[in-house]
Amino acid sequence: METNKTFTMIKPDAVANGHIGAILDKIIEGGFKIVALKYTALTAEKAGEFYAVHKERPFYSGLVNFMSSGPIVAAILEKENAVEDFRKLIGATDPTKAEAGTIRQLFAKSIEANAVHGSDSDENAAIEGNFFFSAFERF
Ligand code: RTP
Ligand code: MG
Repeated sequence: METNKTFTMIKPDAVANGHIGAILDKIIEGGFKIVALKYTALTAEKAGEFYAVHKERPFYSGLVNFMSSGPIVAAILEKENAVEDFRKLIGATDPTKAEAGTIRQLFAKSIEANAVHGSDSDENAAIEGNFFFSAFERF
């Protein structure tokens, strides 16, 4: 299991609000190397599959609708201790609770439209990276 990679998405709210460039800058300034990068969109079916772990949660259908509401940016990032360090860089799920200077504090609008995704374990980082990228799309 790799411990130096994580997976992220810039979510539809942040893309629609013109924050792709600023968020990528923050990621690079945070010491992460971009290994794979894609401007794409999730259908409701694909969003449901991606977030299947949250199927029983009350916010699941709202989350699936939101994540399929517009284009996203997907990326695989590399850094020592990537999963944990990236979750520090993005801040708490609820942007009102996110630390100053974190990506969610700066760019998120609500607990659902919270600008970015970050993998929560090395295992999920690998699964989520494979969901979006083939071997030919990683550098
Ligand atoms: P993510 O997976 O997107 O990086 O976010 P996270 O780990 O901080 O939060 P998680 O618990 O995995 O929830 C996944 C996403 O679901 C939405 N959510 N909405 N309405 C709500 O109470 C609620 N709670 C979570 C957010 O978009 C969250 O990022
Ligand atoms: Mg999560």
